Amino acid sequence: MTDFFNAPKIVYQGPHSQDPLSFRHYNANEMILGKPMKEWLKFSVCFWHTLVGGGGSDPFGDKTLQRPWEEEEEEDDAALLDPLALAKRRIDVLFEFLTKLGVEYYTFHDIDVAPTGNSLEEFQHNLAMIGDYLLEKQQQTGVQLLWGTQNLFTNPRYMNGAMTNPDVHVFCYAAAQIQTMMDLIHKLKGSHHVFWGGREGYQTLLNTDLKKECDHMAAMYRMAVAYKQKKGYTAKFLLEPKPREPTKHQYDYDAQTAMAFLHEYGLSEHFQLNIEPNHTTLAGHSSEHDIAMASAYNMLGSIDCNTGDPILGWDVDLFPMNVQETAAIMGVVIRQGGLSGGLNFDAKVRRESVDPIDLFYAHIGSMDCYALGLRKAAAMHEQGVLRQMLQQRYLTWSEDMGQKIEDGEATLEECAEYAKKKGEPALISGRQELYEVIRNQNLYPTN
Ligand code: XLS
Ligand code: NI
Ligand code: NI
Repeated sequence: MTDFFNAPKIVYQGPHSQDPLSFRHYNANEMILGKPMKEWLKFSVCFWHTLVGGGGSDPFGDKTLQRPWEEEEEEDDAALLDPLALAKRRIDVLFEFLTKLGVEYYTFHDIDVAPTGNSLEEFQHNLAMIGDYLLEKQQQTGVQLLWGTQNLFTNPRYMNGAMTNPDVHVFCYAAAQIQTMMDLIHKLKGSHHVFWGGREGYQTLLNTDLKKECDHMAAMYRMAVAYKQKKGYTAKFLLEPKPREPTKHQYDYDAQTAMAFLHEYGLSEHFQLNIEPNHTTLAGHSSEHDIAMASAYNMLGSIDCNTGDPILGWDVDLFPMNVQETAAIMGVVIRQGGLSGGLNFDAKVRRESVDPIDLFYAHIGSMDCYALGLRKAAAMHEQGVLRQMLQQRYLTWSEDMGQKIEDGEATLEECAEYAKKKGEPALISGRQELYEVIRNQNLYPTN
């Protein structure tokens, strides 16, 4: 194994550990609500932010991050000038990182892992070779592919969108990338395939036929479903909503919009959602909103666990470090009994965190933050006080009239009659502050 990180194997040392290269809360095999922690928390490291990415560059500044594996070693010059050799080296680094961290899943875009070459054929050829290499690494380490996806937004050909491009030629190019990724994910036994609508949206209505574009996007998904069925592939499809960035109006705005889209085009049964909290906050919701919304409709498949910044209004992809937030998210996951996907760190270290070891601090910190969130959410779940209060709040719906309405057997006239008979409704407190106090007692028991 390579040794690019000056880090040991990270182990659980308990909540009082002072060692930043240890877990304080994440104890992989400890049982929580009948399942080992690592099953509740199927963490995954993403290739793009962690291994390639912009190197810390932003619109105002060049790369800052020091990544020794990207540099040419004198005695190794020839090997590193070859883009395929560099691609393999990055994979080696990823697997070193995963193994030391004890994370069992990873995710990637096609262009993250293989050189794009000078043509589609060359790219496909490179991907096939890299696929063999990834498979070998998976077999050596037991690491699995959580999901793969195709990058349909970086190359200039996609500047006007991919599936929603006004030019059918570009659409077909995107189709080729999707098909190639479906084959590769199958070969790597990946459990999911993500579709994030990179530039599927628009900047101005003046040059946009939005109905046509949404129809085309649905046509692509239908073809992907047909290809999947024809080949007998099993990776589950996930749609990842985002309200804006890079385009002004992204079509998959948020969970509700994406679910309505899937429903409208008859695709609901073939997809679930991959929810990214930073996208949710960009949409103007609190970070757990889309997770709760998707879960409520049995559409929560996986989570891109990052977080936003309350001051910077952009997809800043911070590592989650807030226990109140992770407890809220894990509360939803507990209520639905787990995730078919996992918790993928679609997150990046700040450009000022220049050392490779910062990648460890970031991932360990967020894994611990999710583990603590899981512990807190499990305790609240077992205590059941908040659940009882919630049930109590909706109690009138289990009485005759409520039941009749829920069963779809009531008429508007009957409701009006009921209101007349009952007179003016009493004001019933929502008790928000009490709910918050009880949550805080659970989150911060010594306060
Ligand atoms: C970008 C998205 C992207 C997807 C995968 O904002 O989060 O990283 O997760 O294409
Ligand atoms: Ni994402
Ligand atoms: Ni994102």
